[in-house]
Amino acid sequence: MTKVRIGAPLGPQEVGVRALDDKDDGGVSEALPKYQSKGDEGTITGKIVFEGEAPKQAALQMDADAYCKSNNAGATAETVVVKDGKVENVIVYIKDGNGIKYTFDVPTTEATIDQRGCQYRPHVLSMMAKQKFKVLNSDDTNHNVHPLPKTNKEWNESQAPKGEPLIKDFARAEVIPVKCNIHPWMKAYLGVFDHPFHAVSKADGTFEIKGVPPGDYTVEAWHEKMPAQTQKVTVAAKETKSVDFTFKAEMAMKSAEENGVKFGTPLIVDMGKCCGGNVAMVVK
Ligand SMILES: [Cu+2]
Repeated sequence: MTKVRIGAPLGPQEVGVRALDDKDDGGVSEALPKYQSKGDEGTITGKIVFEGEAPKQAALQMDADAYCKSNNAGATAETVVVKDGKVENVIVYIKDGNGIKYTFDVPTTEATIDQRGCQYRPHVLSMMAKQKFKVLNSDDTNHNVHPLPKTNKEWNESQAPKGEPLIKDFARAEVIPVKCNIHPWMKAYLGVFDHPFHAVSKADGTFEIKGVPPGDYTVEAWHEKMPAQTQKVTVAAKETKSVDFTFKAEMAMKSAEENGVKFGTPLIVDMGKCCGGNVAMVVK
């Protein structure tokens, strides 16, 4: 079987020396070949299970903005969203593999997030580096969109009531928290990847990653509060491989810090030391 590997994260010292501007190519080596489909790709699918009693989510206090309060009565926090024992908003992605380096086409579709009822919808979104990131404001109130990246350029922009969409992109892979400078309860998380093998679990806890070249992988399930879970997965040609991840109630009782949840660089997938790039897949 062909082994496919996505390499180790960059060390902080490597990240630190990079210039952080919009024109930066994110360290992508032009020498890397573009992945060519052999028509034998498989699928990684599964569900995110919650074991134990699901925590009750706190009510959001939107008193600071009369519009928000009257248009989203009963809103609750989205930190740990569990329904029928399944967890929503978990980023599942290929973290590791082995081999030759490839780059992947960036989707031409936009990764879109909306502000509605003074909450980000969806709460968690995944996309590729350099894919268009579109921010809508369906609310009749002002928002100020403020991503907090570690290795991408930080920005914050106001958006008028039902204003024009913001169109942005991120040059590098990382998990980026997003806040609103006007409404402190508004939070979202963006999983930015240098490959297309990522998904976010839906309300029923399911996820699906398509187009996976046959190979051996480490797949990670990342949650904003509970510790990341990893599993080894082998995908044969044209196989649909099912893998489930389990988060436990005691994890949800601890803080993200206590659980060692990481943002930023952990999702950078560096293809090894040879090219200094962070956009590729390696196949041996
Ligand atoms: Cu806002």
